[in-house]
Amino acid sequence: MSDQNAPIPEDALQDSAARAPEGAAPAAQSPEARAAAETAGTPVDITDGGPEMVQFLTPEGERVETELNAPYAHYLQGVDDEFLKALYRDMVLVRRVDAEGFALQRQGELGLWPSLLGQEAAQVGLGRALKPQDYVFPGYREHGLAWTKGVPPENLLGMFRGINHGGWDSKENNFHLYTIVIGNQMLHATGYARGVQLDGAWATGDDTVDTAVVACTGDGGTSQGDYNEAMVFAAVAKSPCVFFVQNNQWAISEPTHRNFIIEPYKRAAGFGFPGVRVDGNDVLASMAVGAWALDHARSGKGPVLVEAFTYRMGAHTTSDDPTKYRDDAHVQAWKAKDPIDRLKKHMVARGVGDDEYFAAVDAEADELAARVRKACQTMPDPELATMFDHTYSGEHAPLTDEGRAFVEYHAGFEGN
Ligand SMILES: Cc1ncc(C[n+]2csc(CCOP(=O)(O)OP(=O)(O)O)c2C)c(N)n1
Ligand SMILES: [Mg+2]
Repeated sequence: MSDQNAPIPEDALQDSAARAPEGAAPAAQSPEARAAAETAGTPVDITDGGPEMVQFLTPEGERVETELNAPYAHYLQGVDDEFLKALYRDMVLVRRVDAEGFALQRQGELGLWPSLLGQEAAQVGLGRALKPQDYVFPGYREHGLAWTKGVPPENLLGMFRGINHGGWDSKENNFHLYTIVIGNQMLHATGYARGVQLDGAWATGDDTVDTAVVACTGDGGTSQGDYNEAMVFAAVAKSPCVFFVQNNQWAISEPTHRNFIIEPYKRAAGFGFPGVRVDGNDVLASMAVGAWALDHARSGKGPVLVEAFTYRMGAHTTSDDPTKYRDDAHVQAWKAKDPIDRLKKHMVARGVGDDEYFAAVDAEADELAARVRKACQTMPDPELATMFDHTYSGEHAPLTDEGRAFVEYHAGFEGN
């Protein structure tokens, strides 16, 4: 896809001395209040991101100017009608690929699929603020970020079909392989960012060289030791890391108040760097705050934490049944904040994109889904021996022996 890889235009990424706003009031619905409400059996509002959440588009699609979003507003200067259309197209295509992944699992073509439904704006927004040299370390739900980094969507399926350990060249796309072990990738990212520093590829002032490293995790991941170790290391080394926490309100069936009392964006201060909460269902806010954070990291000012406040609209994965543990009223309340509907409302109000445009995007999405489906169904089974490849960078005698024994063992079943 020719424009899958398009970065945000230069004029939308002017350097700035913008700083994270400081000293605002605590969030309306803090984890503490949420825990107390749960104990008391009173309704819990998990749709309110609080007064510190940066937003540019309201759920009704109205563009707002606030004191809080002002430091990030100039990052949206280059966002014209065509750019809005491109963001819309990104989100619709990514959602369609995700729906196809879900359907393929249900039809037995994939072993598992983790849906990003509801998180499209958080990922596409940050993704479109990335420069080609920036490097992303994803978890397992980052299909939108993968899209913006140019990973062909069909390549995301191989691991979930059980035919490879990854499926794309992380070096080619500057997009690391999916990591299932929660929090691990935070350390990988911090180590990579240290390498960027040792290579002198940050803080030079050359925007074709300076590199930021994005470390993705969820609200649950913030409880992991790896996450906290990564923050300490990156802070002390002033590494060019952007810690991107998608707070989708759930860690499988665990609500956020079982993972933290102080919200992730506030905890950044304890590690010694800025933290910002952004409306994760607002693609413009995610892009503007993301651009600021990436700029901050690339220019040598050290790490930043961006917490995208959003909601996991689907199940944790296709192996999960969220009706067992969550209130459908929340799902409905979050539906009203849908990231794609929100941008569409904004576009329609501005007269951007007509029926023909929106229909064309839907048709393109269907074509892409058909391509992904076909690629999935025709993926060749791997040679058994390749399972042992790339465990070590070179030859490793005991593993070579094990690999040979494994292949011989399987050959013993041939003809039976
Ligand atoms: C170290 C580790 N512990 C437990 C698990 C099982 N596990 C898989 S996903 C998950 C929840 C992660 O929640 P969160 O970080 O909020 O990410 P989300 O799935 O919501 O995107 C857990 C506990 C795991 N994969 N790795
Ligand atoms: Mg989560």
